[in-house]
Amino acid sequence: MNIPVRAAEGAEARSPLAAEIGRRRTFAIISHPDAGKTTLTEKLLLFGGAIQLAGQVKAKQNRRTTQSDWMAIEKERGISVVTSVMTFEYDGHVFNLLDTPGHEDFSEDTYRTLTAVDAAVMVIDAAKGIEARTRKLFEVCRLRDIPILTFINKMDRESRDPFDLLDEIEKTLALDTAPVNWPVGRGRDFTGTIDIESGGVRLVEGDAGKAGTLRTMSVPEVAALNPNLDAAAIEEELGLVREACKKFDLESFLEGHLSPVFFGSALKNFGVGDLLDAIGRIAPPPRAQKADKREVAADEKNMTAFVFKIQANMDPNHRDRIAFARLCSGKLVRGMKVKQSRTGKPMALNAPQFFFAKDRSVADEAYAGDVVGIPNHGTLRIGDTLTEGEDLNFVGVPSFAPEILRRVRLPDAMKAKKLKEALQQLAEEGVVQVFRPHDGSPAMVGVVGPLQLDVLRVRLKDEYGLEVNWDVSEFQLARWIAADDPKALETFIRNNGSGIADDLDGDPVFMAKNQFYLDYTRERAPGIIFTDVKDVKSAAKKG
Ligand SMILES: Nc1nc2c(ncn2[C@@H]2O[C@H](COP(=O)(O)OP(=O)(O)OP(=O)(O)O)[C@@H](O)[C@H]2O)c(=O)[nH]1
Ligand SMILES: [Mg+2]
Repeated sequence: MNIPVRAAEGAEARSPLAAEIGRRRTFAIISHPDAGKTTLTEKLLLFGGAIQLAGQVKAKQNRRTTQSDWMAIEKERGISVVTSVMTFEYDGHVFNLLDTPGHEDFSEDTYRTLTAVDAAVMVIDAAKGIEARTRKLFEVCRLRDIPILTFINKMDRESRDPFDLLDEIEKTLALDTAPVNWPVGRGRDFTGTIDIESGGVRLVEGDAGKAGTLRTMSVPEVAALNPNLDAAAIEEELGLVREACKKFDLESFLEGHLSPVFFGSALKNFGVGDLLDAIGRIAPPPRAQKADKREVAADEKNMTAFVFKIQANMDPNHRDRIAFARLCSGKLVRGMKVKQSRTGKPMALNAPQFFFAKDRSVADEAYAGDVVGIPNHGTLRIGDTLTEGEDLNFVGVPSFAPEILRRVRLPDAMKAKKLKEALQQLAEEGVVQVFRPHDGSPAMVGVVGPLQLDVLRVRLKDEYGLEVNWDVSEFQLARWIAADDPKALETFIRNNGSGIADDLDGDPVFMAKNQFYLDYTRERAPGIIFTDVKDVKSAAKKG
């Protein structure tokens, strides 16, 4: 493998802070639902020594479930609903791994997670190739210039031709590919992989969970392991790969133009170690982050961070809320005082934590690139910036206009106050959006997809003891509204009374019965800007 070793020596010579930051790797695992992200995550943790025994997605009775699908609803359905954060150390690197949900109904969570990472692993199901969600997520990565490593998973099953798969990635994503290893045999005959550069071999039987030194075996020796393999055909294929495929190039990878491709099977724990090694070697250390006033470099002395995710009720025994913050620069020390930019108020970070899915440990110190959980009681919001005093706001955490609006019906009217609190908390967490109509009618919830409503219902019941129903609303669409001229906005709001609601931050939204009505209104309201994506971080600034 001609993947260069990243020199850490330079960093150490610069300063201890730069050395710590230089060894951080913060990455997300993304893909279409079911491609194997959570299974791969579990095996990466196993490989990194962070767990001793790997669990299964949708485990049968008495079997271990995975670390990252920890919520009851995730275990029941065998899908991921929220992003899980896992921090672990392996081979001199500190990895912050974020396992995202693939289902489009939970895409807001995934998009926000992508604002917090420096690289992504794109998992592709070898039988299916590029699927709709993969394409969409890839586009988000490209917008943010996030370099991507590709893991072609489920090679133990019947799969498509590897050349076809590479061709599809190149054509549909306009992304160059550089295979690092090449599969020998398909499906039941999948025998192992051959490293393109060195010719070293890894066998499915015997080398699962391994990385580093490869076996020295000739192609005929590998082919002899399975009667269905043909040495000449394998040689020919490898020749073609070496001639026709691009070579790995670090610069093009870091610029997001080329992706190294690994073939493997997460289920069989095969090819996973090589992937983790590669992330350590080639994935970039924490990148500079854009803020409203300037760009913040990771190795600046002062600590800065932004909140990209809130999770409430992780531990049913305490009603706690965890704000997940990505450190953008400097060093966090437990107990330090920071300023919350949105409110200008100071807060003490007395109990920052590293997360390991649901489990946690106290973070005495953390560095740029790390993701830490900050327990709080609702002070911190998605998009908030924390600094050591500088007046600064990171930009770019998105919120999307909902595709579905429902009115909340609460059979037990005595619990209205509790419902209001619960909705507020879950909206701050980003589970749903809540809109409070100006005309005083019951709150509306907005979601990107129907599964979010299921999750909301289950969580309201399990975590707050509230049984609710949804009423179809007369409104179908919601758009944030703004205007350069505050008077014009005021007039528009007054004239559209019952179609106006406030979101969580108090920003006004216009609700429309349908697209036609939205367009009609828009045409007649010059000067009013309607948007379907809100930048939560810059909204946070307005307070
Ligand atoms: N045969 C085979 N099955 C696999 C492999 N990796 C994952 N699976 C199975 O594929 C299914 C989906 O795996 P998950 O890891 O939950 O996929 P995911 O991408 O996390 O799914 P979401 O988070 O819901 O989007 C599970 O039944 C896994 O056991 C593999 O390498 N080979
Ligand atoms: Mg998953």
